[in-house]
Amino acid sequence: MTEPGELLERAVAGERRALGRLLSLVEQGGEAADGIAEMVHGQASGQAAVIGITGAPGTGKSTLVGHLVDGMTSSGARPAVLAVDPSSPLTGGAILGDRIRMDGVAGGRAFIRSMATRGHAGGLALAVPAALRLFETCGFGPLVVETVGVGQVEVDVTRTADTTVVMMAPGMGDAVQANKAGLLEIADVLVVNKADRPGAEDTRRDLEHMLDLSRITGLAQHWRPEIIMTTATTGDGADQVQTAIQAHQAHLADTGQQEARRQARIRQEVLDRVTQHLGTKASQYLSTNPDALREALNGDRTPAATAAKISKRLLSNQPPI
Ligand SMILES: Nc1nc2c(ncn2[C@@H]2O[C@H](COP(=O)(O)OP(=O)(O)O)[C@@H](O)[C@H]2O)c(=O)[nH]1
Ligand SMILES: [Mg+2]
Repeated sequence: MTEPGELLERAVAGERRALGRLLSLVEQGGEAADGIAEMVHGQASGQAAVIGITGAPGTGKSTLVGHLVDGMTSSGARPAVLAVDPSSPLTGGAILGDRIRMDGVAGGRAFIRSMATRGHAGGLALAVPAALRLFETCGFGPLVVETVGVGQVEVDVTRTADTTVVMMAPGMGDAVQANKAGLLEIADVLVVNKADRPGAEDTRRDLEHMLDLSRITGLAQHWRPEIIMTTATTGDGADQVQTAIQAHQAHLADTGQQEARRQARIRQEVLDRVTQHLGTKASQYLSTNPDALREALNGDRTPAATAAKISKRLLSNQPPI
């Protein structure tokens, strides 16, 4: 097997297959992934813009991303796309479809990769930042992350992007749903896709309303997201989305928020790793000290009190109960 070090050299030199193999290792996690993270450390500046595209499944994210990537490559950039789809654990039709659709317009200057969770819960949160760093080390940027707008990990990934594009389509996961899911709060650009379908204008109006309300209640920050209507299948409106993303990036630069977002990403990554580390420790503890559960099992102690006692022991490195 080729050593990760050699793979990295080849990937940096532009060999796409080598980058693909490194990404697979990163996705699997464990020691190999940690080793790659060490090698990459210091090589990626962490300065590449991270653009999150999120929204319910089927809203047209991948289709729009194809056009965005096209626009970026024609203006000289080398974007990389990470399409995170936890609902597709296998390399099924949807993922393959994404790749073909996006590769079709990317003209070879972009790198597109799908990532699924393959069942291990903490894996995604750790693999995404590691993959982005690999992309950057290989000279790609901006870094586009497509995630479905459900689930904490996906929202966290998006929250820490520099610019977050929240997409919806009429009649599915529409404005009210998006609001409930907390997606409006994190939106820097709002896209109502499938403008060719009936109801798109209603969705837009609902969104305007909600943005107005959030102003009144003081929830809005200094940036009011622009609402853009698109028809991703024809590419209609994609240019406007690109312009809105650039406007937001300029706003971040002007207000010094870019650095804050970069720091938020690192904070989130450290937090995710600590959480995973402690979770593993707790799980090992319960396996090796089955007695620790006894009081909870026989009803002498509540599960909550048992958990508090075990946590205290774990954190202070005390011997088992
Ligand atoms: N009518 C219409 N269909 C669209 C539009 N954009 C995407 N679609 C279709 O919606 C389906 C889901 O698109 P996809 O990009 O995979 O959505 P994703 O799950 O959000 O990535 C596909 O069949 C697309 O062809 C649009 O603007 N109008
Ligand atoms: Mg998709």
